[in-house]
Amino acid sequence: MLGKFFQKPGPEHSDRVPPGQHLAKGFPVLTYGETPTVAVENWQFKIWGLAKELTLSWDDLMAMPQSNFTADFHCVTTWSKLDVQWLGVKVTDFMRYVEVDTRAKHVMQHCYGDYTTNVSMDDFLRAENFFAHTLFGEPLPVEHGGPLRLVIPHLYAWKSAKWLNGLEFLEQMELGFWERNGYHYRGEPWAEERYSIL
Ligand SMILES: Nc1nc2c(c(=O)[nH]1)N[C@H]1C(S)=C(S)[C@@H](COP(=O)(O)O)O[C@H]1N2
Ligand SMILES: [Mo]
Repeated sequence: MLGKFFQKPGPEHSDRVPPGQHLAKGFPVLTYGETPTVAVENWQFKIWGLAKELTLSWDDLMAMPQSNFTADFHCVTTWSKLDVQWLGVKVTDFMRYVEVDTRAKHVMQHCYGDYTTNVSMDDFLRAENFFAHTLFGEPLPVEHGGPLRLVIPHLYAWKSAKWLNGLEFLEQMELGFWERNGYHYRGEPWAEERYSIL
């Protein structure tokens, strides 16, 4: 049965597939709960916590520098997908519009539908992270997080929130949805940081 959905990485890819992971066929969807639908006209993105409060519209986001990204995607349920192609805004470009307090050491991602996930500022501000609104040349499908999701390629994909609508900057680490339900506070796939050690 498993062979229908997973394949063993070929030798040319084996160095890109973390331990305990298999290559997915297609791009699986993994969502806990309902899939929220939000039209870009009504979409809002808020910044709060240890940062100057800010509300962005879809037009504000589109006016930011846009970049293409190719990134590998690793779900903790053991599937990986290599070379996913996205278009969006680099986190480092986005953050030029945000005034963050120097005390901020962690970020909580908030979403339409109330999913949350936490990352440290160091993991959040990595040069390869991005907010994505386009997947393989098409508007990001709602099941993959459209209109906007975050993608943090170096962590398991539960750290890449779909339907993202806010960032809360924090001094101390707080746990998001899966982190409160037994998953690791960081989730680095090469170290197999799958389950909570707290
Ligand atoms: N808002 C929200 N974001 C989410 C999730 C979710 O359930 N809700 N699931 C996470 C998990 S566990 C994974 S593996 C990826 C899956 O992204 P995909 O459905 O685009 O493959 O989204 C992550 N982001
Ligand atoms: Mo996942």
